[in-house]
Amino acid sequence: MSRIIFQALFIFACLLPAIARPVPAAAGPTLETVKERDVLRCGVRGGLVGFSDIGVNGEWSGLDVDFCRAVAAAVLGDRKKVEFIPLNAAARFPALQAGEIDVLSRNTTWTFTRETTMGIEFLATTYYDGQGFLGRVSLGAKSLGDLKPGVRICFTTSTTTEKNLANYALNNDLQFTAVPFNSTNEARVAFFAGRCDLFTADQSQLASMRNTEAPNPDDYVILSDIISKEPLGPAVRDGDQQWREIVQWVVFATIEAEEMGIDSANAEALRKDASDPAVQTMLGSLPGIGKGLGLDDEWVFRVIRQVGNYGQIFERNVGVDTALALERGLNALWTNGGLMYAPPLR
Ligand SMILES: N[C@@H](CCC(=O)N[C@@H](CS)C(=O)NCC(=O)O)C(=O)O
Repeated sequence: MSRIIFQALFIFACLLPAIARPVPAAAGPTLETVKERDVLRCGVRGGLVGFSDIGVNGEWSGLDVDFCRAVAAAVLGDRKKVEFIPLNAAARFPALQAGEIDVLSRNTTWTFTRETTMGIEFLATTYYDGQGFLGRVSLGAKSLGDLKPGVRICFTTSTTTEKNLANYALNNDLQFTAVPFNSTNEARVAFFAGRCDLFTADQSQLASMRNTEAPNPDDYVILSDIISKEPLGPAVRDGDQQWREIVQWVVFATIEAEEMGIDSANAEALRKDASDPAVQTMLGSLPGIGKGLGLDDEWVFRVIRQVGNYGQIFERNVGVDTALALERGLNALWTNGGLMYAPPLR
């Protein structure tokens, strides 16, 4: 009996590696569709300099746009294989739920309610933001506390903005007059026309609006108050584990690359000459990084080579040398006191 048990265990031990070997993820529905179409359909905001906007050369640019391009580089081999679909705040989630887009990369906040009630899932934060207030310098206010009761505040509906403002007002006895609009275009026109005293939205959008849309930016100031957490990032439909992991790890790969000092300029050389097995695996000169996602081993190399690491994407689109002139702040790497932290790509 013990000999039979021993033989059975021995056979099982021999079979174990075959049983335990990770099964390459078969192309799930979304990856299959994107590959068949040979184009990634990406939902963006449009008209938001720094995040998603069409330049005079007809080229899309922005932080949200670059993460669309990074996904295209990873799964289709080419950053250019993206169709950008502009969506306003109200249309963004129905478009994702209906499968009109493969990924939503549109200054959208990750919240519990959205993730647990809308059949969508958020993956990784690409920009840690918070809700703030833009006003005229002539108001003489540095913060909300300096303003008189009844201050008129413009905002866009179908966003986190409205509820945050209501909660803040309740908790801080802020007496204000709400001036809601269904679209930011209308809200912006009303604000610059003086039909409200303040405009409230994510601070990154206020910087974009002040520095690229205000008649004279120096006449406007972003108040010191930040009344919410707005972790902005990509979202996908529920139910396609492989697609969620692909988009999530594309974001993490850009953060990990910055931490490892890999960028679009040195990725090629590092792929050839790096001695660190972690770098070799990340860039595909050692096998293994594609298997679990159903991708080849060069997906990270293409993302970094064609689009860049997180630091490059940030500085190119919203950093100090851009119209938005934003510091890294919370979006610095954890090693520099920020929140950008990627689980290890190993
Ligand atoms: N991050 C917030 C706000 C995002 C948002 O949609 N912001 C507005 C205000 S600037 C916007 O982009 N509006 C464009 C539009 O709907 O016209 C959210 O996810 O709800």
